[in-house]
Amino acid sequence: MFYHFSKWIKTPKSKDTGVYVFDWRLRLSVTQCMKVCNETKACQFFNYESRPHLCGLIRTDEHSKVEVEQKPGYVYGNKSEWTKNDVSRCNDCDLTGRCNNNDLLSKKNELCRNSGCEAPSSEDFLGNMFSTGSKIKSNCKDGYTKLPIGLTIDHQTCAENGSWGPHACLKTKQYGESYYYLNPAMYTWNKAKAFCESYGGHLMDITTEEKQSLVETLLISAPGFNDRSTWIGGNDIDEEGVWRWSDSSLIKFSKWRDGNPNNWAGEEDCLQISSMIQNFVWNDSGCFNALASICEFQ
Ligand SMILES: [Ca+2]
Ligand SMILES: [Ca+2]
Repeated sequence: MFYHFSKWIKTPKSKDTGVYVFDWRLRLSVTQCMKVCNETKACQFFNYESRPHLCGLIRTDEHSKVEVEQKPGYVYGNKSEWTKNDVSRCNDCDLTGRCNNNDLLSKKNELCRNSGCEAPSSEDFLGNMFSTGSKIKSNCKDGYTKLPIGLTIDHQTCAENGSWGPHACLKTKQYGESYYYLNPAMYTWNKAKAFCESYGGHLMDITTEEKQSLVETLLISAPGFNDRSTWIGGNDIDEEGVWRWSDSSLIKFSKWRDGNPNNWAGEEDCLQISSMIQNFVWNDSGCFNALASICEFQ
């Protein structure tokens, strides 16, 4: 989201400089200011002065340089890119929805958790009002899959925690009726498992020779994935030496590395698939290790 930033755009009074306020509006909320800018064709940005609730609609001449500066008490909006990816979120918000500890000196922009959602980058959508409770009619962009599978609702609602729901869009690969997501985030096995489950899936299970071939294809085709180990769903957490997949079925087909599973040091309960150079054989490993992972959605 773009407001609650202590930033503004430098707008010298002279129109010669090319960046200027062409309209002032009094006693608007920042949301109303955004709305007015959005509805006004000439408006490209706004500056909003929090204390007097003053909304300045800004336009620029072609090729003029926009200078964004830190300035306490101001917020700005850039109509062309409402989203800001470098924003962290704070929990400590004042009554007007601004972070109490906004650290202006470090130039760290913070956004109150309850102040709205960033534009969903993986979605095509209509509209651009992103305060809490806003609804957008949306669909996943090409190459992304709407998760959980089978959900028919086609709109998203902005939740207080700044995320959209009820569906999410992940960039997956489809094989047959299943979709696979290679998660590059280095997670413990439990965290990787929870990640997949939060999208209605599970860590990938390799129950057949064909699925072993598939996982090798997936890993080879994904840059950065074939030279390291990756979490999949197998584990013997419940009972040492009894290996099960995500749905608790027993592991029958297997491609264990020689001498494994060996429960090394007595603490290897999670299944990793090794790198291409190790021929993608399986190893039991400590669940606490941080690895990439593969989610499966059906
Ligand atoms: Ca074990
Ligand atoms: Ca092992």
